[in-house]
Amino acid sequence: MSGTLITVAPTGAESAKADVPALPVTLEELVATGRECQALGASVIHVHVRDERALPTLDQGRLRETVAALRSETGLIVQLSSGGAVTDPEEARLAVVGAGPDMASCTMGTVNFGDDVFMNRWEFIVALHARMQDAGVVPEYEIFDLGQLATLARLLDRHGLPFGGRVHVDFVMGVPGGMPGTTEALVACKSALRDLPVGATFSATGVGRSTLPVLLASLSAGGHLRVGMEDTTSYARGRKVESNMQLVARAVGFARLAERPPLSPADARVLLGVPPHGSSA
Ligand code: KMH
Ligand code: ZN
Repeated sequence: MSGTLITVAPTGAESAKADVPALPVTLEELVATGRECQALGASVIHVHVRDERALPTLDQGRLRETVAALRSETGLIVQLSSGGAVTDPEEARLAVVGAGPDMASCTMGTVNFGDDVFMNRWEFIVALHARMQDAGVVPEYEIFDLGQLATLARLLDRHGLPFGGRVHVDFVMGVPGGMPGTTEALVACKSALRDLPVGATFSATGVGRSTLPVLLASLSAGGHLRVGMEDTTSYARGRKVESNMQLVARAVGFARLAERPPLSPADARVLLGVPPHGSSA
């Protein structure tokens, strides 16, 4: 498949609405963002939910309501974050899988995260992987550093393939504490995919200033793209992001220039091993 899978990560858990007013934090804002991003070419939405005060939450009710609304109002593949915020307890993060998403993120190791620590113990990783297998939820394996690909190879070797049978990873690059958002680091990660099952695919996300270099490197290396205000709130030097749509439109433009136009949600489902829209797993 030569097209580009485009994921939008519109909200995240780190930015405050007061600092970034364009951040979608209500269900209405999230659904409207999803619809518009799909119309532009996105096929997956990576979701962090906020509460009534616009703070990150893993409340089950809100997660379920969000999945249901995105399912009925858009054709996007709904991927819930199991990473949450750095303060979220493991039990709440595991419970995300039960909220009925198509996909969930699954991070392959502990990483320094700015001044914080994003904790992902081996036993937690195994439990999350197993819970997704049982629930029929397709994982996107989040890779913040090269060694986490070795952890993924070990996980698949010992605990089997994910639901859907496809292995898709997202290189999250440029986090202070993780790998840098450079072409060299991306090529090193791509090379390490040889230790994963044949046909494993990757997307890449450049945090902050590394957004553009990572986007260009991923496209040229045959990878897919994740963009959104979870990862950057700056569009260019001295210019704030106006909306998630602006970031998706730019990614789509580059993908078309590279003659790798955006995949439709239906084609993205095939690539990722996610059952067709409307079918139950
Ligand atoms: N918010 C970060 C601590 C994920 O969504 O799985 C974790 C994160 C990764 O964003
Ligand atoms: Zn996330």
